Amino acid sequence: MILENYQIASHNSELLAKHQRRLAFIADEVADTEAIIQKLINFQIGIPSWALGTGGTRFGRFSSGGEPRNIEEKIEDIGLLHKLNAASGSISLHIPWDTADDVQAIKALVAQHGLSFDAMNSNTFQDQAGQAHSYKFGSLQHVNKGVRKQAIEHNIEVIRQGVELGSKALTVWLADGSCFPGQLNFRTAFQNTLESLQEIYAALPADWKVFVEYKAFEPNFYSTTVGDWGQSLLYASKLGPKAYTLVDLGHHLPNANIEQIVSLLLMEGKLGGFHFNDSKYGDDDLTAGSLKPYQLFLIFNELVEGMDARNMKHHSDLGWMIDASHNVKDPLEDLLQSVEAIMLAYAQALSVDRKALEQAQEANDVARAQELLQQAFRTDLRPLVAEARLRAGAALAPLELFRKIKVREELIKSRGLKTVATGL
Ligand code: PSV
Ligand code: MN
Ligand code: MN
Repeated sequence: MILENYQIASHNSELLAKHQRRLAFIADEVADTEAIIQKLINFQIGIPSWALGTGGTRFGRFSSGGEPRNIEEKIEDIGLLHKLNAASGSISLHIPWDTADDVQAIKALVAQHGLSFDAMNSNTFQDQAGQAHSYKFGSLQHVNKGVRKQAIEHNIEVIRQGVELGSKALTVWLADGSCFPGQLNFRTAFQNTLESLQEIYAALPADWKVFVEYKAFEPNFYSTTVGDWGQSLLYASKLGPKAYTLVDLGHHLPNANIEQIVSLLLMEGKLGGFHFNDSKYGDDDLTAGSLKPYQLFLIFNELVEGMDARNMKHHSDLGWMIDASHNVKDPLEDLLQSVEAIMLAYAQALSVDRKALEQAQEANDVARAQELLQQAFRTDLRPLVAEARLRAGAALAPLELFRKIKVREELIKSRGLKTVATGL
């Protein structure tokens, strides 16, 4: 499905007058909106290849139809999102689901849509056809060296494919752990995993990073071998300067203070990137900002403060990605909403009066500190996000345009109603 420039232009012209009124109001209320808009224009969020179809749960899956059936169609879908919002500029592939037969053609297609390749993801949480060993009892942690070797080789193969495509990072998320006390020796599992990761690390090109993603539980329900940020940081520190911790917002125990984790990882120079989503109970993979928008803002508040303190470039020094799964919403609509929520939280964090906040902290003026943060959070900065899109040639209201031009209906027409996209 191709979205033409004239369709964006006519959509924008319909909304322009109202948008400009709202923008003028904000420019009056908030200091230096120009600087915020520029940062928003530069900011890009990676879209995972596995979030383009309907995820489902273990109880069932209800396809919305028109889902991408191969890597080419996944790239086309992300190209469409990027055309709508000018902020979804990269794709994160999961191997073996997304292994490209014709690498040059895939690279050309990605370039044609103005996209790039985000981190590559390995998969040692499922058994693949023809594989010698099973991952039932783990992969990089496994008691059997042969299983570990198979998982290491898979990760090295993912790096190889990523190098060919032009990616610069590998994300390792492991399902490894145990379901019952006594099932494994924690230290042996840790040591095996570390040694395996060391072999993978040794295969990284000089300009690559490896992100060690942690998760508290699921699919293992007693212990997870990379279960929290402490364990991930231990691995990343022992591995070396190319290894970082990856924070997935849904991978914490309830009520964890994620913004504090972010702040300290940044301080240590070990924060590698993000998987954005939202949750109420566990790894729910819901739309970013749909349940806890204040938490999302507080995380961005730490990011902006911590990155500025370390002179980091907001748009490129961390890996920013969505990791979501959609059961009841159109996956593409859901992704548009997630990107919008992330951009908004970023804009709000950029608008915090940092000097005043520092002074309030120095003076132990708790009420003032709280007021300053809530002032930024409660000011409606959506016109700034829309303005960034407008200047980048995208749509003022991406979701509205998506519906108006009947994207899903068109995709169902061309791809069919009973589609299955590879993914979680
Ligand atoms: C499983 O929890 C998971 O959602 C992790 O967050 C990974 O990042 C993703 O799957 C892809 O492997
Ligand atoms: Mn994740
Ligand atoms: Mn997850």
